[in-house]
Amino acid sequence: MSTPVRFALVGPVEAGKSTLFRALHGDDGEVRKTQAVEYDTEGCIDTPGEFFCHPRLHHALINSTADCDLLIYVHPANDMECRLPPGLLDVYAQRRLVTVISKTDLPDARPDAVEAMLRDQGIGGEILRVSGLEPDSVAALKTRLGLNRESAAKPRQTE
Ligand SMILES: Nc1nc2c(ncn2[C@@H]2O[C@H](COP(=O)(O)OP(=O)(O)OP(=O)(O)O)[C@@H](O)[C@H]2O)c(=O)[nH]1
Ligand SMILES: [Mg+2]
Repeated sequence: MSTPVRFALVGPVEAGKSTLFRALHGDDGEVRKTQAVEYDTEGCIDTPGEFFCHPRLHHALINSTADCDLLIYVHPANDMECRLPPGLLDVYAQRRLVTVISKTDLPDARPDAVEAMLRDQGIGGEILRVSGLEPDSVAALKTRLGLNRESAAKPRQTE
């Protein structure tokens, strides 16, 4: 029997990580600003945007996501600037790394332009798209990520 994929969401403040984390668990409840690393019952992780944005917290990002099988970099579809420090997410070479362009429902979303910008910045691998507010979009992403076994997991918060 295969074990569930342990994924981690990383990316800038307000990228929509927590909204997506909840949506991937079938929870459309209100999301508050992430103050600390959050885990679900199967070890999947939602990280605060500050871990990504502040170089002094990069060690926390690397340590807290060390045991993940799949790292998901979340970047908003209306944000034309990439602040991903080179090499930050490549620390564990064998791990699957996927970029997800989020908030594709926004009126000023430009997913094609954002994808081109991310490629220009040297981001390789898969680039997928999602609106965390649209259940069909989340379901399609879940399938692409191979996360369908995660549905039984529940978010929970720990330190
Ligand atoms: N339109 C739209 N708004 C979204 C989407 N995802 C998140 N938001 C909104 O964007 C804001 C930030 O969402 P969060 O999910 O808290 O973002 P985050 O990346 O977890 O932010 P931090 O915890 O600060 O790192 C909230 O007001 C959400 O309601 C989306 O797919 N579409
Ligand atoms: Mg959050």
